[in-house]
Amino acid sequence: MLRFTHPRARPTLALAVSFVLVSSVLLSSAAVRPTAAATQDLNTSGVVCTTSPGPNPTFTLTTRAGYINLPDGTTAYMWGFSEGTNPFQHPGPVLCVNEGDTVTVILRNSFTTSSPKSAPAVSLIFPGQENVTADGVPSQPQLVGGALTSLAQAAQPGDGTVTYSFVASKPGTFLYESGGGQKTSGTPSLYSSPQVQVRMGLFGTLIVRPSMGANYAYDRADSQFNASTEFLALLSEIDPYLNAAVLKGTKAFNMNNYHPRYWLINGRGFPDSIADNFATWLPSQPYGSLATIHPLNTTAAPSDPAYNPLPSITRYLSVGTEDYPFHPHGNNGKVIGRDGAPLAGPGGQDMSFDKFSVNIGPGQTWDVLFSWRDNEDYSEANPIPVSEPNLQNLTVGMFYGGSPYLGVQEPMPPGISTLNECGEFYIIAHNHALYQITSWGVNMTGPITYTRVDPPLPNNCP
Ligand SMILES: [Cu+2]
Repeated sequence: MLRFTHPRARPTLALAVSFVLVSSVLLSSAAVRPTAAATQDLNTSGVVCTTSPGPNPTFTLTTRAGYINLPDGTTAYMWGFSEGTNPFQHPGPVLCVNEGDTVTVILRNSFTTSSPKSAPAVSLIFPGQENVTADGVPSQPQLVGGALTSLAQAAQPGDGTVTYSFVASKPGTFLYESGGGQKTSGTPSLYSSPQVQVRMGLFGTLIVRPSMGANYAYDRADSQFNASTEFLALLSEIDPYLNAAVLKGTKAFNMNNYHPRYWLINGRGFPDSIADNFATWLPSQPYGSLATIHPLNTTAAPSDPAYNPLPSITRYLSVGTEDYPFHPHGNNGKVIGRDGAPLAGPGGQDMSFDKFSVNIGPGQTWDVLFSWRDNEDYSEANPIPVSEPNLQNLTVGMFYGGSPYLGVQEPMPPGISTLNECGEFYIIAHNHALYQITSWGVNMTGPITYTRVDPPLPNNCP
């Protein structure tokens, strides 16, 4: 049965008939307006943006419950946000909007009062955005009897909705995450808390692209990057005892005992982290983090395919409870932004700085430009000025191509196989709190990925 109970959703009969024909499913919850379709990129590496036509992009974030795969062969029960009617995914979609857009996010709480057992009310907060409204009034902390119940107006289980809106006035990298929520009929519980809801996976990334264009991080010429090499590193953690308690609906979990055993990058642990976006064996973890780039080249003619004058960018974010000192090996990055603000002086002076390890604190975001330069131009025609050790005397990794020269593959010693595809280099990038690169004790897993340097274009790399 169709009922139009929301004052804004009371169309004429003729309109109602066409709604029935076109989108009766959408109207099953009367308060939800049909939204402009949001679409997700399908690129196999790099940031996967979910976009909606501007200048008034509209997204529906629906709460879901599901499972993710972890590197030690176990799974974790999680909550998450999915766009529209999409199935559970972790982490939430990467929402990409443009500076000046009026962004609408409809939070739809598809949890029911019985499933999952601990189904909470959920709200959304947008750290770094100003003048956020919730159902047309200022979004603000909610109090019941003087006690804080959530950081914003909350959507009740059973398809309750709250429509948040704000003008994306500043470019940069931002989080969106749950602000918690108390059920109308309930009393505050473990599951009301944003601390628990965020730990359970109710978070995602918001990228605001500057007016200067999608290949800039900010409205500054020196924030330009190669648009085809834009990467995300959303860092998080899991205490499986909390997730198990939530799955069982146990309210006795004591957050004072919270202690993460898993740490993830874009919702995956190494080695899954370096698999392509949308890897088939990770159906609910769509986002990889392998950063494939080409050598920086500012001297070739612009018509030369090897010409590659712009750096790459990684947008780091943390939803964890502790510092994540993340660093790519091999080269410093250039930190150009923090928490959605360019590193600039009062007169616009360039305050960016080079850094080897970037320490991503809880709730922070960092924007870091990086590149790889073939400084000495070593090749078989310009060999390194020392004699190469005999390969049989070396221990080589599974990514080594048999040659120290970029773009060259040589036979590997008998019995040693390689995953190298075209003489590319792999440079590890990992969280340097070494206790965090485990999965409940399985060493060298977790928040680890690689920078993959492919030979200059054109190349025969897959
Ligand atoms: Cu290291």
